[in-house]
Amino acid sequence: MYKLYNVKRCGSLSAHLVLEELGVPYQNIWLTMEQVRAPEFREISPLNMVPALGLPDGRAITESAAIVAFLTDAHPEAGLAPPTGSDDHAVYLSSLVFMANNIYPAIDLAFDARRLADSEEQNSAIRRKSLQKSLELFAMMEARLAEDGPFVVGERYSAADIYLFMLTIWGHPSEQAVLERFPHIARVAAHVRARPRLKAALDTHGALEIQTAEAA
Ligand SMILES: N[C@@H](CCC(=O)N[C@@H](CS)C(=O)NCC(=O)O)C(=O)O
Repeated sequence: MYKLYNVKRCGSLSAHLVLEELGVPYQNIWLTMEQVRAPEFREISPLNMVPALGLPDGRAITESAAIVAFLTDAHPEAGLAPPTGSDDHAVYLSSLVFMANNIYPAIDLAFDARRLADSEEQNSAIRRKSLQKSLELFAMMEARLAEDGPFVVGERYSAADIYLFMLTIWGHPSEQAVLERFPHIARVAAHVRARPRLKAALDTHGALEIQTAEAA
């Protein structure tokens, strides 16, 4: 059975939603950030980060995009990814890695850049630039959806839409502001939110409703 190391409203939300969509058995292990940062967790996740996915053979893997792609490819019958080896699958993988490598870190730094900053002033400057960067990257996704949508991989709903949804809930200055600015992304997010199989998991992450408040 898979084991999902999960923190509410964090990067593990993508893997959590994918596991729910797939309907495969898994053990959900809720963690606090303190537990994620504890030295013992390094055995599971070398950078002390979630998500991590325990595999049936006892090993664990990290990196949200890899976990999502692995799960959807390991369970192709659910149709959450295009067939491996197809051109659509190439677009699927590229989209997941694009979002994970670019949008995710930009949003992360827009929240808090203290790990890269020597002063509060630098922290604010990096946060401001990262927010701008995240909006530029969302705009690129928006343009792609407008051109080749309605989903990240064209006509086909996939786990890449779930991943994009996860990024929107962390939106700056607020989730609502991002959705209002990018209507094609908002449609993807609404589609994910309306998936009946995802309702309970979304609820546990406090992500059933659009957050209107400014992010801290
Ligand atoms: N590249 C990683 C990034 C994962 C990541 O940044 N996770 C955050 C939570 S959203 C984390 O675990 N942070 C640990 C900390 O803040 O100490 C991925 O895509 O999985």
